[in-house]
Amino acid sequence: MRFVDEVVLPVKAGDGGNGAVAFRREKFRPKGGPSGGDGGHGGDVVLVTDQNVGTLLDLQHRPIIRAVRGEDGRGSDCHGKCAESLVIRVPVGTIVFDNDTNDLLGDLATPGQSLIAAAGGRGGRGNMRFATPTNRTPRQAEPGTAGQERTLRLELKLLADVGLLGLPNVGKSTLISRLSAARPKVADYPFTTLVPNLGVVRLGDDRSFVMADIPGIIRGASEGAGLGLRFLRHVQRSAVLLHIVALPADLEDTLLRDFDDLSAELVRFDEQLAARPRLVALNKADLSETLAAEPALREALSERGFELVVLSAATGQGLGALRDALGRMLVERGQPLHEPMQPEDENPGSCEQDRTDQ
Ligand SMILES: Nc1nc2c(ncn2[C@@H]2O[C@H](COP(=O)(O)OP(=O)(O)OP(=O)(O)O)[C@@H](O)[C@H]2O)c(=O)[nH]1
Ligand SMILES: [Mg+2]
Repeated sequence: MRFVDEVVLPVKAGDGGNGAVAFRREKFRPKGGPSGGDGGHGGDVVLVTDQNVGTLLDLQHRPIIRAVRGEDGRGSDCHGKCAESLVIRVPVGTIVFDNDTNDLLGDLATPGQSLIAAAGGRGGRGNMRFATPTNRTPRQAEPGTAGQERTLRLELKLLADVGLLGLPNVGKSTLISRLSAARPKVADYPFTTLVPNLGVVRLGDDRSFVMADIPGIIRGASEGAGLGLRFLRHVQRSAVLLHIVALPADLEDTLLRDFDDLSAELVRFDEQLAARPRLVALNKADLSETLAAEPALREALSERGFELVVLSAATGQGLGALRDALGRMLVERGQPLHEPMQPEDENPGSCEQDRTDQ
């Protein structure tokens, strides 16, 4: 399945139904009063988060999505029916903008959360409503108002407590597949990972946190090199970053330069993100050249204010300590450690027309 994290989506809520003009025609009551009912409200376009939806793929290249119109009012005091809301399921972590004004309409960060993205038109009042003591036979009724029409822009920002950062090939995907049930592809070439992956990391007891593996970032990414920086948005909400460095077996000590390159790209993308607590992990500690390079790296990083952990995602060495360190950092940040979230059942689509059927 392809991963899509931004779509532009035109939507149109349903128009309100028209109010009716009608009069009672009953035997022995030739001049029965007005009996035209109100039109029903048009359907809203509602976005609802669903944990089973992982990307915005299904919403790509869609023609305008329309909710149904409210029914017209009828004679004999009959109101038109309200139209049902049109519900669009989106991934948890979807941020909704009005694409024309760039206004933020909502940040849907919890499962089952809903947002009325376009409001249905109101039903018009029927002529029943216009009767007054001086005008007992009103001939006027209102038309329904138009449903809101909007072009939405949906942006998905995955929700992960810990975001993985690193150049291609340093072993990010190997690590997440070791620590969680996520199974991204692992291979010995750069840009194996082309889409973000989430994994739930258990801490031994019943606590856990979510980790995101994103495609590797290279020097010049802010100018579009490699896959650019767009995937960084998926770790933008992470409380803690885990920056992985590793030596390619055929190169000399480039660890610190690689670290600084990525840090610079991070600052270009979002200074606040660059300032987020970051643990640095030296991976591939099963290789002797890695161990040889460790002391100098540790010293240089501590000058920059970063702690270094050493591990091997391949052999599992150091992974327990890494998990504990990340758990501690999350707790220090006040980030609750949790069980995987359960979807909540919520019905966002009820029509709240105030009916005064007589
Ligand atoms: N020796 C050794 N090799 C490792 C270790 N961890 C990962 N590798 C290897 O490094 C290569 C790259 O691993 P990946 O997990 O695909 O790296 P990545 O960071 O996800 O790479 P991209 O998705 O391309 O950014 C693979 O050949 C892995 O088998 C390790 O601890 N020791
Ligand atoms: Mg990968």
